[in-house]
Amino acid sequence: MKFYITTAIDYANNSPHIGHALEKIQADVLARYHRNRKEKVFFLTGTDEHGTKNLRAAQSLKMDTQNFVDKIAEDFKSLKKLLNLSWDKFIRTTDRENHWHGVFKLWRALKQNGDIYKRSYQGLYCVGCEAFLTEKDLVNGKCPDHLKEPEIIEEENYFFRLSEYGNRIKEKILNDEIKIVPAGRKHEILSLINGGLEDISVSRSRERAPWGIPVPDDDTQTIYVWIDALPNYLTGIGFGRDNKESREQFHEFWPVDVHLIGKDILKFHALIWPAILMSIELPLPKSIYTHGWITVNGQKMSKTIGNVISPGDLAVKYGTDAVRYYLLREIPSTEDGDFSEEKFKERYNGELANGLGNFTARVLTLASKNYPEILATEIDNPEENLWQKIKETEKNIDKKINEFKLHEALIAIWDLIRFGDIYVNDAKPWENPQNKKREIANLVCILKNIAKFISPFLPQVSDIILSNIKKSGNVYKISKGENIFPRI
Ligand code: ME8
Repeated sequence: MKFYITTAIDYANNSPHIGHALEKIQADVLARYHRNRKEKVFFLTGTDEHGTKNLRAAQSLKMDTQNFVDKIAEDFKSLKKLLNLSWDKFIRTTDRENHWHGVFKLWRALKQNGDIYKRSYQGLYCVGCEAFLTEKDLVNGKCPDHLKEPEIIEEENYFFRLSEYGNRIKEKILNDEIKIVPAGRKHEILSLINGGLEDISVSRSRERAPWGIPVPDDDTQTIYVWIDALPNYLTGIGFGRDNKESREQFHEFWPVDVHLIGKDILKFHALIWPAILMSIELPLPKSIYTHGWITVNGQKMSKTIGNVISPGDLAVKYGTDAVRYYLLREIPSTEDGDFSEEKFKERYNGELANGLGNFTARVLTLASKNYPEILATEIDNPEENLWQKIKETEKNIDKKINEFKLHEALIAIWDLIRFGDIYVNDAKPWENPQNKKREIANLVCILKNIAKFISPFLPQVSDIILSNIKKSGNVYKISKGENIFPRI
């Protein structure tokens, strides 16, 4: 079994914020979950470095554009360590060797099929969206997402025959061959198709958009940034590279199992991307998972307001797993959610310090003090009702993860922690531990399973707990360990 998961590749115009982090952490949970099931996993992420948006960001700092995007890409890459992300490859769209060749190959194939043609065009361009908008999209003459008037642009561009693909895409989405999660978003896309799809412009004049991949055989034009960005999902696993290893990797992992993206870019992934793949006769993505957006204290994050939260700073201050926990638990996986430092501390103290941290400390203290070595058979064969509860929790977690309801999977795990708390309060093993070996072994069994269940979500803490319940031959050696979540 293989599992190929991708995230959006982030624009390299600014350093990462917690919205970017949320998406990468969600994808990391899925990658780790499938790895734990012994599937062959490939997790791809990266940066989207061309286009006017990145060019203008570099210009505003009077920096050379390549140097600027190099620096931002490093910021995004640093999240790997700071947030304990387990991606297998970080693709950059300015990487000629790994990305450009594949984009050229794709472009040529589309052109050869007659799906790319040239015509002149006038439209309203929003640099924030890196897309043409229609009058219908505007609110008071401005782009509703970026609150700026679009620029009027007239030029000769290449177009892609998206209009030819509406019916075929509709069928694939309707019958879940491309499964859109959550279902509400599926209906959104279907109604867009029902409204009719128009051909889209897939290049810009080189003069107006110099920062991008040149159109093959036409150096007056640059490939439109989205047509350069979407193929990262192919080039990231070797498409366009002419060696045996790349070809094998591509065949092993394509089609992708999950494209994980934000709600604002579903249109590109559910309409344009499948149409491109159909045109070049590649299999289609199996599913597209869509997450919501994070606000900070109820407001959209923006440099102007000065409320952009850096996930790296947060992880340094409170710890990696605390940040992962907050984002995964507070924000319903497919919905919008909010960040505030107050709510963060509340969840930290209530659910991590008093919840998981306290239960872990109680069990490890009781066991290491009274029975530092317990036979594996005693721990792995607990009372029936307890075993039932653990199995039920596991089933529930599997279901929730497969439905992309990661917050609900965490609720199920925290319900097991509460079960453990009640068990220890009822059993009171500290009163006469010499007669409570069975109960203490049961508690270690609960804790060990909790550690297993949290491993995709809170990998570091999971490892720490399991390192204190170490199997050696046919016994578990239990040590007290450190306080995993000191109160803040
Ligand atoms: O759209 N909360 O890049 P991007 C949650 N380069 N998610 C957020 C968010 C927020 N406040 N802000 C952004 C692009 N995101 C393109 C993608 S893919 C071939 C090209 C999410 O940097 C957003 O929804 O604007 C998207 O999934 C990702 O961050 C990158 O956004």
